[in-house]
Amino acid sequence: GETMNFDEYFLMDEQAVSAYIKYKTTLFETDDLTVTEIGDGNLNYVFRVSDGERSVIVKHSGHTARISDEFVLSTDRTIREGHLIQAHSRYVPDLVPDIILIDPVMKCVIMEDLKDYTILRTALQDGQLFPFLGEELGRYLAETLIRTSDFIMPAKEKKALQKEMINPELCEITEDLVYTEPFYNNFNRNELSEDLAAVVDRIVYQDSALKAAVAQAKLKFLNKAESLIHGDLHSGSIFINKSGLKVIDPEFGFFGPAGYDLGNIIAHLFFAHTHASSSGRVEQALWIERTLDEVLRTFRSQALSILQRETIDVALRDASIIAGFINEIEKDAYIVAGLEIIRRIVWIAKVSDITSLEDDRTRAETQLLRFAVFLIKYPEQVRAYSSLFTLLDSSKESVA
Ligand code: SR1
Ligand code: MG
Repeated sequence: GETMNFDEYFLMDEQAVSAYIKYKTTLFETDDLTVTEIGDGNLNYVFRVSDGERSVIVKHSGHTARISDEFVLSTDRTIREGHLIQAHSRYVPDLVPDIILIDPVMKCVIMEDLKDYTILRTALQDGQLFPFLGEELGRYLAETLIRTSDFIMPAKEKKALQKEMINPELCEITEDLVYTEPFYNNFNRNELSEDLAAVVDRIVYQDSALKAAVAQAKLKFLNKAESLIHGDLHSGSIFINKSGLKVIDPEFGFFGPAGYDLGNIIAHLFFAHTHASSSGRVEQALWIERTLDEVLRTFRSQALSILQRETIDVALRDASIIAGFINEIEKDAYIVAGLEIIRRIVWIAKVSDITSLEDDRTRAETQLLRFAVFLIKYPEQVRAYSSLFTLLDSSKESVA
């Protein structure tokens, strides 16, 4: 440990993290620390450091993504993530982890260890139900997205934060993986079974109207600097237990379209719902339907209440402008939900909710793809259905 130099960046392993914590902090009295790498994401390394009683997390980034050396990324992404968590914690301190230290030299963030929590995706696949999930997600979305929009955040403060949160490399990943590659046959990172390849060819690759709608959505992602978004709000980015939830891992965050985060929540609730239904868990599937309804209702009512009470700019403080703003976020979210469903089925970053299905997988994927295509092409028609799940149901037969 004594020979390591922590004044210059290098990619740390478990042994280095142990020495680093002792050098950099006074968190632990003992030298006898256990460090375990527990990350399961696509990009970074996550170390748990424990003295047997207390523990903290060290999130650390390398020059390339963990999933593949093809992605060369600045190690500053972890620093930005730490600052983004701090920015969101102004509005939802109870829904994000406590940050202990952000180290711009070693490119790591030391934060609270959420060891009493489980990743939401895992908990849902275990068949668990959380009565508060919809309301808490709705509150997270309303507080973070509305309070960082121009309605509430003073313009100069927003622009200063925008500068700090500019995130071209990780945005490029999203631009490629969500908005481009899944819609074209000629990218080698699309990965499909033979049966599904025929479906994708017919209802995705060959649909030029779909591609035009995706291009419009991509322009929005590139240009709509609306709110400080999380940028990757799937059920693997949420920790949960019986008493609450914590949103982690906003490294794809930047000032982008507010509907992006809501759309991701919608998409991953549909993956969870598909898993529950295919596993014969009717009660859990119905609870997921109610949960999505609660997310949308809570987001809408809390967004409206914040905007009505706290919009300062007289030019924006208008009932129809405020209602239009919320409606537009919802419409953008339906489109993003469609995009996220398609890319998680077509591209290599798949979700275990779907890959763990056996005989039922192609049927479920086909239904979800049809549903997703409808969301992208006809988001304004969603209102005609009593719920998004009714629309999913009608996607058994072709609605696209
Ligand atoms: C190269 S990373 C692939 C995906 O993993 C992350 O969690 C993001 O969702 C990204 O698109
Ligand atoms: Mg992630």
